[in-house]
Amino acid sequence: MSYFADIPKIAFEGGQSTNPLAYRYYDADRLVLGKSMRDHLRWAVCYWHTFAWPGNDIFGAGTFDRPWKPGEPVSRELAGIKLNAAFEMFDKLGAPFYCFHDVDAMADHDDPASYTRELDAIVDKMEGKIAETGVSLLWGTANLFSHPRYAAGAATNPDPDVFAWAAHQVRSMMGATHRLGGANYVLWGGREGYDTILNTDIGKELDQFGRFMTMVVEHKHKIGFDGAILIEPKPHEPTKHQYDRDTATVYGFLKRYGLEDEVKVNIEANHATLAGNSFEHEIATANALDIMGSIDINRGDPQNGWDTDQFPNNVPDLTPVMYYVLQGGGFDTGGFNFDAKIRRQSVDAEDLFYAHIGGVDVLARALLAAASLIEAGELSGFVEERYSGWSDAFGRKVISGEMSLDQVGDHAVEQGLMPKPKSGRQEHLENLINRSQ
Ligand code: XLS
Ligand code: NI
Ligand code: NI
Repeated sequence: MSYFADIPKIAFEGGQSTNPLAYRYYDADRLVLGKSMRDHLRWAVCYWHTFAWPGNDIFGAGTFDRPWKPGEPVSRELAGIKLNAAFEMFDKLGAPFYCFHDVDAMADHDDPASYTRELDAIVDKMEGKIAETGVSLLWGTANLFSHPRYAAGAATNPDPDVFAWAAHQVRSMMGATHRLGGANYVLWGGREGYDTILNTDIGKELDQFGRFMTMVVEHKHKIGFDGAILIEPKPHEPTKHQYDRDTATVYGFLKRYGLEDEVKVNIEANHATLAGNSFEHEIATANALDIMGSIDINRGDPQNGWDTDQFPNNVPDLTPVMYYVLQGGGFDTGGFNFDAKIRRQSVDAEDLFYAHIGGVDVLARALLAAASLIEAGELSGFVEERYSGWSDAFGRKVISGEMSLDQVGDHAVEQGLMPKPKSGRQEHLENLINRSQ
């Protein structure tokens, strides 16, 4: 008996449907701006929140009663039951992609050799599941934060032996991702930072981190992996300070170590807001810096100052996000990974389905709204017009580097320039977002 036996394959039934186990907006083959919804969204189910998390929190034990027993020691048999359930769910949802960390899927291990053995064992089975279901791997990653060895960081650990363990996990998971046909490889540095600056040498840690990332990029080329390498920014949690605090900070790090053409970002909604940025700010910034890779889609809670990782449920909020994704040309190797978890009291199998169905429908609605904004061209037209002075002769001369500070200043004096403020039209532009709903 499968865990999801009572749940049917989820179909598109349209906006009038009241069936909670159906898509009302996500019509995978529907063309939007000449591309199917499936290809625009490239959405993924994440293994960790959905299959590996037992429903515990810092005050309470796990609440989910699943046949693969999340939170308990993982035998090869339990890992296999979990794998079957996961792919049954991906298939029933019609999910084009999934994502996983090594330890989400594999059986328990202790030393480096048993790590390799258990990872290989599950990857062998996963390869079969991919062939059977046609679901693809959006990205793989190694968990460099849960094990006690990583309490003081992975690549940024003061102990090089920990760095070596991290290297072993990452080269193994890069190999697995490559073998499984993954489109990207992600590194989230949850412990790459510090709890107190008093015991920390920031310069040393950044150099270690830079060296680690350089090795990752070299390894990618060595094994012929042609997917993208992505860093996932987050400002803090679990550590007080994480070096990858937001997209702009990651760009500075990449630039310093000469990696800006090799590594992109995986932007997460709730991480953007934790950093004091808006979600759309992060995407527009990544577009501007040419490092936009992929998205972990979720939402925070305005009353809670941590990463609550809830499923997205607000279309107007996501419309600007989708707009900047489209404006940047859409995803290349990236996609929308539901790095989101149901609440602890949502203990039933169908709760996992409601969460993903709702999340996918919200993405589909935001896509339709954003596509209408792109088609109307009013927003982009306004922005273009706003900067049009920079396309005139004087603006072009300044920006191309032909003029010095003195020459530009002289120009103001000679012409007696008295520029007047012009309306930024904020309220009107905000109205356009609402009108697109
Ligand atoms: C945690 C991160 C994590 C990454 C993958 O906050 O979002 O889930 O996406 O390691
Ligand atoms: Ni994430
Ligand atoms: Ni997160």
